[in-house]
Amino acid sequence: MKEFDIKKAYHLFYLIRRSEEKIIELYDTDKIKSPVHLSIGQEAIAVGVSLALDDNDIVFSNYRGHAHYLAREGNLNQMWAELYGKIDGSSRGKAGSMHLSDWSVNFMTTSAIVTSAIPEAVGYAFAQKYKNDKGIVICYHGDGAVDEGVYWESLNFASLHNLPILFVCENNKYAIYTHQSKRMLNDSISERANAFGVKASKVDGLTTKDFYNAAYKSLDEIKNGNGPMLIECLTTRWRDHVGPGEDRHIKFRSDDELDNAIKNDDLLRLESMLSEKEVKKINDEVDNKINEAIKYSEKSSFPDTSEITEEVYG
Ligand SMILES: Cc1ncc(C[n+]2csc(CCOP(=O)(O)OP(=O)(O)O)c2C)c(N)n1
Ligand SMILES: [Mg+2]
Repeated sequence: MKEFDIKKAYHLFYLIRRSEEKIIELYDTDKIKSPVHLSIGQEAIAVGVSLALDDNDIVFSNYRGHAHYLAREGNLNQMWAELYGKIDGSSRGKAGSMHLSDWSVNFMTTSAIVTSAIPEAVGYAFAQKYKNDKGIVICYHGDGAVDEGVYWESLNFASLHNLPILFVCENNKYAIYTHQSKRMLNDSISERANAFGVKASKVDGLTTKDFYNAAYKSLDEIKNGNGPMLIECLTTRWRDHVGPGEDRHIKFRSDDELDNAIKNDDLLRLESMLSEKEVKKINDEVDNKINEAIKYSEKSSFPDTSEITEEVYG
């Protein structure tokens, strides 16, 4: 097993956290042209899973995808220009925060439509197997995605054909403001996946290293031909479902639930494992890269209205 790289984990985690904090800072200026779904509080999953991946593995995600994109080392300038709606964005500014992609790092797509990337990811895994290609497909999704029928059809197909796919369920317990207990009788997603023949485990350690270990072990099994797997990662979303704000005033969850998660911030845990000098070096490097990406996006132009329907599919 390749060793968990603390420095790289901290670097990616800090990059994601600071990028989203910058989004919060800038959102009121209206320079960011699309809705944003922040991953703050959930970053450990994306970082842990991404560190366990090989270059040829292929990632699909959803609208809460900044962390997945950045942990996969998607192009930072292009992500920011995409948020700004500019032509130097990953999709010439027409896709926005909810539809990021960077094929140069096998980050295929994210989608605003809940569950829609799941059959696509399964189809890709089917093609991988058919062509005898090596990469494993990673499919991130939320706990709300499993409320849709197509989710279970996809799992059924994946297990029937023994496909090379790892489902990563980011279980933050809520679909918007509705708790799992109000949506499903059996709230163990991993238990239900097992019933479909997808070998699944629950990871509630909350640390990047726990998610890394779980992903690494599952990927190893998949590489050995042991079929699709799922890790159900328990986590907490710190900010509102959508937008840059907080959501305590809505009172759909207790302050304690949120405060306990915030107290357990794995970014601070990773930071404490490095020297002050190492942390400063990484922070400065990341802060500069983000400032450069923002300058790059400011300088870029909006697409011409004549291309508004080009390369847009519905
Ligand atoms: C097909 C579809 N139905 C409903 C919505 C509205 N919607 C957007 S996000 C969301 C909740 C999804 O929750 P979950 O999968 O747990 O992801 P999280 O937002 O918690 O990361 C819903 C119902 C949508 N975008 N697409
Ligand atoms: Mg959720």
